Amino acid sequence: MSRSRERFLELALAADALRFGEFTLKSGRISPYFFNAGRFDSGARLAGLASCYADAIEHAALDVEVLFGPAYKGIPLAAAVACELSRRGKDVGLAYNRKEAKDHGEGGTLVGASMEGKRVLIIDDVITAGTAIREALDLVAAGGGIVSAIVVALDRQEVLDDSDRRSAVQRVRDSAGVPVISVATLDDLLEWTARNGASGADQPALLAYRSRYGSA
Ligand code: OMP
Repeated sequence: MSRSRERFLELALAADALRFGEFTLKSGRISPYFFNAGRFDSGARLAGLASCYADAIEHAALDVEVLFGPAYKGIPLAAAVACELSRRGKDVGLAYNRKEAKDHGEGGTLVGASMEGKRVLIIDDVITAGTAIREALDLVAAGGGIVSAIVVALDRQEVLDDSDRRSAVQRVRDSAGVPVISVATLDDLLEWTARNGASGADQPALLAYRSRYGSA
């Protein structure tokens, strides 16, 4: 596992952004772990996370002009990553959406840099079934942007159902025709917990969850 992936898992566990127990997901699945990006709740934590995203973006050699962070959790993520990329010498635009359209002032749902005709990188927190990412793809298309890639902190590597063994990442890649990269995956987390342990992590439950819903 790369050092950047390890660093992300260390940061997420230290911030309690990765927790173990019993969690009901948006899909209705009961998961033995949960990633809550909202726990990156200080300047230092957010800066640490942004540097892990920036490493993944640089490693994939993505050529982008605008970062798009879908509301709500994608907004601080995209802002922090834009600052980190600029610190590393690459200045890119920043755009995000409002959940409710504004009918006064500048109006509309899109805020920040124009995406019209630009190569856009979508930045989000986690992918399970891919619903949130599909919504973000629609928002970028509505803003006239051309999605060149999607990056998430955690790929949970889950299938939709037994009829299609592709992970949500694979399905989004196939349908949108763009790369989907992640800072870390469930496989990385399992490798980490097997090697180092983590408070509250139930390894057999994690492995059982992966066998039931995982794409591997
Ligand atoms: P999909 O839209 O199914 O890909 O799920 C992604 C969304 O689920 C995230 O944007 C969160 O709202 C939520 N989520 C987490 O934040 N962390 C998790 O570990 C799992 C989920 C989830 O509900 O699947």
